[in-house]
Amino acid sequence: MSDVLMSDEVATALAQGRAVVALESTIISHGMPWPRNAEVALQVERAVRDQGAVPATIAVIDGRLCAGLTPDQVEHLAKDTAVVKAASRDLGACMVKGLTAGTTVSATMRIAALAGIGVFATGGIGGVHRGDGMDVSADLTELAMTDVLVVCAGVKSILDIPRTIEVLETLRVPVAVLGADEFPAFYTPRSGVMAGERFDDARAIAATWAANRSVGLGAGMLVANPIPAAHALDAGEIGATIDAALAAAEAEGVSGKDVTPFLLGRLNAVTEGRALGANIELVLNNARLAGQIAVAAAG
Ligand code: PSU
Ligand code: MN
Repeated sequence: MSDVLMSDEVATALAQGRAVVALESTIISHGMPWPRNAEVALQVERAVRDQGAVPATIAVIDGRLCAGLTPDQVEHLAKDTAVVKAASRDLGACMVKGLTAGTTVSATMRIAALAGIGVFATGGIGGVHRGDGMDVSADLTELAMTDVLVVCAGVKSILDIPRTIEVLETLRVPVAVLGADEFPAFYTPRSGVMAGERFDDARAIAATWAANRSVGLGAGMLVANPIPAAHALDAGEIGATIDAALAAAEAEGVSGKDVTPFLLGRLNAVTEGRALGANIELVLNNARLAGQIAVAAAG
């Protein structure tokens, strides 16, 4: 198995069995605009620390798989437009070509698993895209195969939420929702889809994760953490904005790994930053919950 280059802090925490939370970097390189992306990346690390866990931001730097980045490395990922977006299948090519990449949920899970990090916080996972184009994020495939718990705010309504839920069921990925019976929709706390097992605290989620492992699923676990109401966007407005962004993507022929960054960029522009503001708040909220779960799992 490939080695992961870890910061001293992350390596020490893992060796001592302390709580560590993996953080992804596509959100930095392709999900948010400069310079907010760099600020947010560091804020998210702080949110993990505030819960008593050690953050391990994951990326590929010059072809090396890294867990735990310096502020300079974070800034480089945030700023340099030559940074690529890597899903798990892209890691080998990035290593051989010496590329620098922001890692998606699938690639971050893969590297976290190699490093021995079990808990990971992101904003939203990829999923089944709308329409009949068979665009299904590799995040779902990786969740089926890699034993890492992923905290997210649900899947964005740029996706097909009911189909994404169905695929997670087929892949037998356990889904937990914090404090609600309904699966959240990223910018809004409710999607109208009743899915996932409700839990009301981090300790119960950590216990369920351990129980899932005990039955030998070999899968990950998805924890959906609804955006706090105070930071949520209006469901009607965001719905119309998403419809317009999807139409623009189709008109401009955007495809493959460019689809998600294109849609996010559109939403942020059209809402004059309100979508970005909500995105930031939910990522921080997820980092806090992941920190609590990691602490509960380590204790
Ligand atoms: N959702 C967001 N922001 C993001 C992403 C998802 O709100 O930046 C990123 C994540 O890294 C996720 C990836 O893993 O998009 C999914 O990309 P794709 O749809 O190409 O699989
Ligand atoms: Mn895709």
